[in-house]
Amino acid sequence: MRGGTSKGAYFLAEELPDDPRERDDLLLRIMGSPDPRQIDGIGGAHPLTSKVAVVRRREDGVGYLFLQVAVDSASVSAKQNCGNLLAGVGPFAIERGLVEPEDGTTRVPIALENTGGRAVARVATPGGRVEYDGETRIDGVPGTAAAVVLDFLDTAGSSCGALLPTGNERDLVDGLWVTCVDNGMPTVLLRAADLGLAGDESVEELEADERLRARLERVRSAAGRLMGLGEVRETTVPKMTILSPARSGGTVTTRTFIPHRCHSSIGVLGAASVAAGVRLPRGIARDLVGEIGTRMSIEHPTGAFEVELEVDEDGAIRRTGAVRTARPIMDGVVFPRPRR
Ligand code: NQM
Repeated sequence: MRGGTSKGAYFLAEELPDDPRERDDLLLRIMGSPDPRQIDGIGGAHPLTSKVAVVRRREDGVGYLFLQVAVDSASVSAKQNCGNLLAGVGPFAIERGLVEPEDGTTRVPIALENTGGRAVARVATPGGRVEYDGETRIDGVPGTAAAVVLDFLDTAGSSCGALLPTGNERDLVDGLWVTCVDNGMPTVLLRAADLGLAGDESVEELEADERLRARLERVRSAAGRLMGLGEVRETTVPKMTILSPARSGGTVTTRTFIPHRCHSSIGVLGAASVAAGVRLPRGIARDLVGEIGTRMSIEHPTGAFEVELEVDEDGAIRRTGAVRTARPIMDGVVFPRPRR
């Protein structure tokens, strides 16, 4: 299925091995990793198209475990969430009979097994059938489709234990001022100008800049430790988001490394974390953004991502909302590469 701006293989948990090592070995052989082209599997040769969703029935809805299958190494990581693949979980759960559809809209409560959070997906189900066609456009996906509305209920500190994992709104790391934030995705915010960038460079330009990538990795490694994530060289979090003033009337312009490739748009929880980070009064982005309301438009290389934050009187984030679309692309039998 395409889920938001990502694409992945969705499985019922009961159809995969229980043992995580066996499961991961099977998924590597299904996706065709390790191989930069994933030529012998169904992966799309980019982290955004080498993803897996494992869905199971629960008393209070469904459970969703996200697995990032590395492209050019033999590793599968459960250390992060993916709000984009999440968009397909509600429709998949209804299609597979895990959730009874309503006539109109079906609310699917989803336990985020990677981080322990909760989300609710609202799926269009006129006449009790999932509707994929619709008028909703999300930047980074051609055409329009039916909206899947996602509400995240307790994302602050999902992986690091606190919205501000270092305890500070800004930290000096490897000579750069950064804001470390976790509103569903551990993210390090940096200012483009501090890196000698304008901030609206193309994905290709940024990926070709080896000095920049090496610098980002040094900052990431030190910030990861400060955020309580330990040694992050082999993990996909924290993400690195470079900020500059908005170009198209939004809140801020972003370029995000996830963490080694530059995202063609931005992750859902990545955008939720940026939204939470740019509103901090002493954060590094405060002078880059104007007046901030509950709705923020996070600009990215292929458009903008709207995030809605519901904040308590004491400043705590109660709910994070986002609109996505999803679509099944094929349904059937996959033939894993045999074990060597
Ligand atoms: O942040 C990419 C994506 C993601 C993750 C990544 C995501 C999220 O765009 O919720 O969706 O940051 O690795 O799918």
